[in-house]
Formats: sequence, C-alpha cells, structure tokens
Amino acid sequence: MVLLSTRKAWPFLLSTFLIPQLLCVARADVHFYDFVLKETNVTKLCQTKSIMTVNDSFPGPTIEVHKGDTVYVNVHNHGDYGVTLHWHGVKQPRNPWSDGPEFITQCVIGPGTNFTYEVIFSDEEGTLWWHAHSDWTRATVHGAIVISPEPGKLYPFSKPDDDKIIVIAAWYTGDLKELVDEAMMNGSDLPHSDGYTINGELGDLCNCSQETTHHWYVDYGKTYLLRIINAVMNAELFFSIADHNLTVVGMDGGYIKPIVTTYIMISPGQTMDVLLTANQSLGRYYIATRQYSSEYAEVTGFDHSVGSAILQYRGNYSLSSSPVFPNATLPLYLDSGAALRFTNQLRSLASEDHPVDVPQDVSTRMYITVSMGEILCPNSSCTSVSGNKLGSSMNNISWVNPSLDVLSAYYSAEILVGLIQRISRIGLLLCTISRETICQIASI
Ligand SMILES: [Cu+2]
Repeated sequence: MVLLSTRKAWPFLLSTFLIPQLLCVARADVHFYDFVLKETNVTKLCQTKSIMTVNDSFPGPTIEVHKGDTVYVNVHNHGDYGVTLHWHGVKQPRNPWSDGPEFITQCVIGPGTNFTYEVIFSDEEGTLWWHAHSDWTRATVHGAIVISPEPGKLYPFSKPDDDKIIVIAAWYTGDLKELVDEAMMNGSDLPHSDGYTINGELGDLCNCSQETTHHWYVDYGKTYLLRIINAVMNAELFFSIADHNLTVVGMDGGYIKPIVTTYIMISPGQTMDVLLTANQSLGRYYIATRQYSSEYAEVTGFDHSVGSAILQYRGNYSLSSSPVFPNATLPLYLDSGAALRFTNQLRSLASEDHPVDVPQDVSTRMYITVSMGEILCPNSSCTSVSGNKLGSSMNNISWVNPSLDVLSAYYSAEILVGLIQRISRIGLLLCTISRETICQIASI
C-alpha cells in the first residue's frame, strides 16, 4: 500500500474527489438589497394619508432569486417607530436570527438604525413574499419574492412567455396604527378594511380610483405565470379574471398538481402560481377580488368592496365602453361551497423532481387549543359592546410583549447553562489536582 504525504495527498484528493463534486453542485448566487423604510403620502378613496413604505413604493420592491441563493437585505429604518421584516415561507434552516417576527427572533429595528438580514433559500421554488412583522405594519410594508428554478433546471410545466406579479392588499382610510392601538386598548374587534388594492390600486369600481386603476397589458396567444399574493391582514379572498381560465400550478413556494379553474380562494399570507393563456377576443377584462366570509355581516361586519384591475390586450381594436366583469365566476361573500370546492382540490405535485417528504411515523402527539375569549373588565367597564376585552390564547396562554425577544432569551439561557456546566467541570478538574487547596478557591 502506498501512503501519500499530506502535502502530496491534497492535489490527489482535489482532483479525484472534490473538483468533480464541485462541478456537479449548482452555483448559488448571493444578492444584496437596501430597503429604506419611511413614511410616504398616498391618496386613495379621496383622502390623503401617510403610510410606511419600503423605498417609497406600495407594494414594496420584489426580491428575485434562483432556488438555493442567499440574499442580504440591509433595512434602514427612517420611519417613526420600530419595525422588523419577515421572509414569509422561507424555511431558513438553522438561521433563526434572520426570521424576523418581532419579539420572537429579534427586538425591533428602531428609528434611525439599520439591521442586515441574511435570507437563506433552500428548497423553496415559485412565489413567496416578505412583510413587516410588527403590529399591523405589514398592511403597507410588503413585497413579492420570486424564486426561479436553479440555472439550467426547468419548471414542471411548459416555460411561460412572461411573469406577472399580483399583490392584493387591504386599504384602511384611517391611521391604521391608531386604529389598532385603540382596538387593543379597548379590547374591541380589530379594524375592517375599506377596500382591496391590486398592485397598490383599488380599481375604478371604488371612489376616486378611476385614474389610477392598475392595467396589465397582454399579447394574444402568450401564456403568463401569474404570481398572486394575498397580503391583506385577515381576510380570505376570491379572485377571478373575466372569461379566462386559470391553471394553478404552485402554492406557498412549492408546486402542486395543476388545477384548472375559473376562480381561486386565497388565504391571507398565501401565494399562488397560476398560468393564464391570453386566448380571448382582443379587449379589456376585469381582474377582480372579493372577500370570502363564512359569517353574516351582522355578526362581525366585513369589507364589501371589490378590488379590481384590468387585463387589456395589446393591438388595434376599438375599446368597448367598459371591461367585461367576471359576474359568473367570481363567487359571492358567503359562498362556502365555492371555497371548499377549490381548496379540496389542492394536492402537492410530489413528483420525482419535486418530492414531498411527509413524516410517516408520529413519535409525539401534541394537543394545541387556539381560542378567542373575553377578558373580564371590572363592572363591564371596557368600551366594547360586551363591556369586556377580546383576548386570544394558545393552550390558555395569552401573549404579552416581553422586554427581550424569545430567541435571545433562549440563547442566553443556553449560554448560562453552558457556562455553569463549564465552571463546574473546571471546578471538578481543579479539585482532582489539589483537593485541599484549590477546591476551596473554586468553590468561592
Ligand atoms: Cu407572514
């Protein structure tokens, strides 16, 4: 047997094992973004108000990566209050410090300070989004994350001709921070929105919104990949485009078995990848969204407005007086049947190239109760209808903002335990060396 010296072994090892392996590994890129958080004046529903934005835009900038890339986002807070950002659906294995939920993995990024997030992508592919994670700041501080297949890899469907991002958000005419603070103080129901925006615009069905309606221009015959994001605070939405079929191919950063449908139902925080072929007569068609509520308005009240945008074909033709509306395909508010018919079809793609490893063996069963109840106010003195405060809990424990984020508290506790273990180990060693003299010092 021939032994190689360490120095000689390196080139041999490199050429035999490492270089071919490196060539097989796809190249992961690193991207850098600067996000400047600041207040910006916006006029909607005939009223001007100031909202928190990133880089002056609503919705905020899109992050574009390939599967497996890493992104560094330097967040500069030029706003009036502390905020954190969260990378919704990015799993970030072993990287919890960059996850972002306020008081869970970090304290707020204070006004006048900055913080750099390291966002590590692993098996996500498709569409996700990022958003603020402090109180209700995510209403206006959010944007899309587009994750393309690794370079050289294909989609599990024919390559679309183009992409189109659609971000749906809720609009509140009042100062949202004040409204939420007031509701939290009084323990009353949280604010209901006054309209739904598509890519930042309410659409011409709403007051004072005629001029600013979002238009999406398409070419006849092309197939587009719609990346739809429900960025509203707390409402499920129906979504439909007049006279056009939708083929849902992805959800929450993963692929699904294709669903051909005339509408979707999308939950808050959810994303869907949808193929649309522009194969109808040249003209204008409404893209419309409406809240799905399983409760009657008299119970909680909800936003009855319809958010809209316009799909418009390019070409020479005369425009009809008004675009076609998806009357037949956009379900009504209380249509639970339509909601279930859609959600019952959702299945992971689970193909050889896109496996889904669902654990088959359950080792621990956990019982989790999420509930909403009332916290009694003395003599029903609170201002809500019942005189008490609404309160939510998990396993009967409510959340109170701590002075230190949970992850730091956990990490510090781990360090403390480690330190104590190390000290006691040193103490033990010293005791063995000179039991009589040093042990006394170590135990002080
Ligand atoms: Cu989220």
